[in-house]
Amino acid sequence: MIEYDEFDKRMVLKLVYYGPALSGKTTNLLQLHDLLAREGRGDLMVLDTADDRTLFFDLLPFFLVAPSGLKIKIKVYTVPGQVRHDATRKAVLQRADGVAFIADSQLTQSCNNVESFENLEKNLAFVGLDAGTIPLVIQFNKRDLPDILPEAEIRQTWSPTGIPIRMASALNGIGVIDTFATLAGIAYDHLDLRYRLNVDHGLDRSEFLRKLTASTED
Ligand SMILES: Nc1nc2c(ncn2[C@@H]2O[C@H](COP(=O)(O)OP(=O)(O)OP(=O)(O)O)[C@@H](O)[C@H]2O)c(=O)[nH]1
Ligand SMILES: [Mg+2]
Repeated sequence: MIEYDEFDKRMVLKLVYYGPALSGKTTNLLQLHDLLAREGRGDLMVLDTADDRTLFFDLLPFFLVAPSGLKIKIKVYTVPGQVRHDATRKAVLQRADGVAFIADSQLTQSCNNVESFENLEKNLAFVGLDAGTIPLVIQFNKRDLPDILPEAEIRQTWSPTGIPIRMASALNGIGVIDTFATLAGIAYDHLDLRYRLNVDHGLDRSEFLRKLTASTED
C-alpha cells in the first residue's frame, strides 16, 4: 500500500513491529535507534504509559535518496501489544508495507504468541491486507532468558511456512539489525517489482540495505 508521489518523486514505506505485550517491540526500535548511524535516521518517538507499556505506537523514521533523486521515507512503527489496545493495532496496521512479528521465546509466553499471531492475521484482513503476501519476518526474542523454546523446535514449526525466522536478544542488541534488514530486503523486492527501483531509480537491493543499516561504527 505504498504511498508514491511521482510528481514530487517521493515514496513512503511503512513497516510495523507487531506481537504480544512485552515481547520487546519497543526495545527493538530503541536498539535500532542506538545501533544505526544518525545519517538518514530520524528521531525516535516513543509514547509510553507510566509503566513503559506502549499506549499508541512508537515511530522511528528513516530517509534515503535514490540516485534518480527519488526520496524514500521509511516509517517503522510498533503497535501496543496489550490485548485491550486492539483498535489502536488496527489503526497502526493500516496501509502497512511489511510486518516484523516479535515473539517472546519464553515457554510461558507460547499461548500469547499464538493469540497475537492470530490477531495479526485477523487485523491484516480487517485493514484489507493479505497475510499470505505481505512482507513478513518473525523474530523470536529474549534468547538470553532461561526456559525458552528451543531454536530447533521453532525452526521445525515455522520452516514449512517459508517465513524468515530470526533469533534475537533485543535487550542486548543481538538480532535486531538482522531482523530489520530481512524485512526491509523483502519490502525492497516488492517495491522493485512495482516501481523498478533498480532499473528506473538506480537503487539496487544491497545499496538500499547498506544505506538503511549503516551502523554508528561504520
Ligand atoms: N531479558 C530480555 N528482556 C527483554 C528483551 N527484549 C525486551 N526485554 C524486556 O521486556 C520488557 C518489555 O519490553 P518492551 O520493548 O517494552 O515490550 P513491547 O513489546 O514494546 O511491549 P508493549 O508495548 O506492552 O506491547 C522490558 O522490560 C524489556 O527490557 C530481551 O531480549 N531479553
Ligand atoms: Mg512497546
